Amino acid sequence: MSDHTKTDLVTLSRHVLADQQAHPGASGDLTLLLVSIQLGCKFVATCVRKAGIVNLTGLAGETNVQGEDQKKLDVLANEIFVNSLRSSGKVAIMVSEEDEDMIVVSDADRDGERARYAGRLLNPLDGVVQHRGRRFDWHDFRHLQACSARFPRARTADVASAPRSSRRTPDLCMAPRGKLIYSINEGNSVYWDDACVEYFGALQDRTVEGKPAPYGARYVGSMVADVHRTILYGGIFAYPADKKSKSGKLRVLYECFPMAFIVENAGGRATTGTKRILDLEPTKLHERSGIFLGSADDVAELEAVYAKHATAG
Ligand code: P6P
Repeated sequence: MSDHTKTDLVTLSRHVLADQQAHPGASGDLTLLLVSIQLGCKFVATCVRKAGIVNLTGLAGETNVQGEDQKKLDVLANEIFVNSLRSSGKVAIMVSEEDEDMIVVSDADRDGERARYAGRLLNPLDGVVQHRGRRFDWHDFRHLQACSARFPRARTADVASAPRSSRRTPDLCMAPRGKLIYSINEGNSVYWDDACVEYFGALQDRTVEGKPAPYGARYVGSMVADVHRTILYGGIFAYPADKKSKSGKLRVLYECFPMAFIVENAGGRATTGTKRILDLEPTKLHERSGIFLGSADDVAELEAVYAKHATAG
């Protein structure tokens, strides 16, 4: 039976509730949190679809902490997710690409000590991620950073054309080498370091048993979409640090960490080229890093090229 005629739909809420019921004694906090994220995704997806009709496209006339021109939809999506996470009563603090400082949820909005989650809003149009912290001193970033590498939950949601969401689950599994796909903005190749030039140049000249086996290029320009495809089909996604973006472009806390967490738990790898992403220790909320992630064998080959260049000095 094709999907559109199915009448017994397993919605996200139904799936999450079944998961909770399968764990007797579960508090139900994560269920409430995921349902609040789902609400945000549905609301933003509706706004994206009608943007052209209700004048929601274009610039908001402000710049965010990154110095980027905020789009009306960026500002709206950010407010939608902040409000939906706050209303869950389960989030203590939030960090958003669109806000310079941490958003500390007031006592009135928090469900007392039960508010154990730190919700991080990636570029709200790209996705939302969260993790459960052990204990928060709301005003101490170090607790947030200390918890970052211990993601019991991380999820991304792509609310563009076909809203879809993924989260770290035990049955997400990436083959050591999937489809021959590389995903990087080649417009920046003039800025790449020698190791990056060598690795990606070799992908197009690759042969297997004497027969040409070049990699194909796929690049959306949205990390959530590009990583989602890499998890589904394999290959390697990259946004390296280079001569133009010396610390890379993607933010450690709410882009690199959650994506690395999901990919590693699916059997893949995530690295700066020389260091495992989840071993990074950021000291600022919006700190950036270069990142390569994807199928384990592909990323290991990239790391070998970086190691060779490091040895050669
Ligand atoms: P570029 C989107 O603006 C974003 O922050 C990521 O989602 C994406 O991977 C990257 O920037 C794309 O950057 O320079 O290739 O347009």
